Amino acid sequence: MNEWNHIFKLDPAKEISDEKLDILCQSGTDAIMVGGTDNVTYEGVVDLLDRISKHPIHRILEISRMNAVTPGFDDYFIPMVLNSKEKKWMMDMQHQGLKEYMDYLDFVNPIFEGYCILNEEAKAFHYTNSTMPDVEDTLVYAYMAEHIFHLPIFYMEYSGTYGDPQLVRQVKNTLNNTLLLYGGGIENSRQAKEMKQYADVIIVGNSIYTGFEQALETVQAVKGK
Ligand code: 1GP
Repeated sequence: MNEWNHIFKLDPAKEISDEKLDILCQSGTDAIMVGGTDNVTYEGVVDLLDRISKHPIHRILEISRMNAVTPGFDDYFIPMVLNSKEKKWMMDMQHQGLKEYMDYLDFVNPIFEGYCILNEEAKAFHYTNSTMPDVEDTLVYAYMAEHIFHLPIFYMEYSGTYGDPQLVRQVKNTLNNTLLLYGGGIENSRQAKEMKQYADVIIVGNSIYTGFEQALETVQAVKGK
């Protein structure tokens, strides 16, 4: 993952044609992540997994609901929402999930993400009863992710809106070992390049469904191949 630059995130609740999915898998992106907040079902996740598995691409399931946990992915990312007001989203859901899947942990390696949700309008922000952090709060969450929880990932989640590149820069300067993932509102090459200056990995999600061609160009924009 240290070598990665770009991930496409697919929402199992949204439709995508086989042709477009094949193009995404062959685009040169480093991984396809499957995840979403609303209407994520086991069937929807299995369908996407089957279709992306035709390609030699790294497959990640980001687990937001236990009922959609599906075997067969290469990695399982598990968010811990640092700015939720409820301990449930930081600790209890993860505890419950691990309890249920403890027997499988010899075969899969869950990767925990320190999530900081920075868009008050995002579904995930409301769903997890999060509180909006200011600059200082965000930098402290990043510090905590790395130095207290020793998490491999700090994820700045602006889902649905383009974030503040200067805050991403400040967070990057706070982190030494923890990887910085940025996701939110990236629709074109310019935005992809801007965020990639600071974030280790950028995540492109919604624009796959709203502006496919430009979303596709974000891969080459950050890989420079
Ligand atoms: C969502 O961070 C990802 O979880 C990507 O955000 O859908 O806004 O691209 P967008």
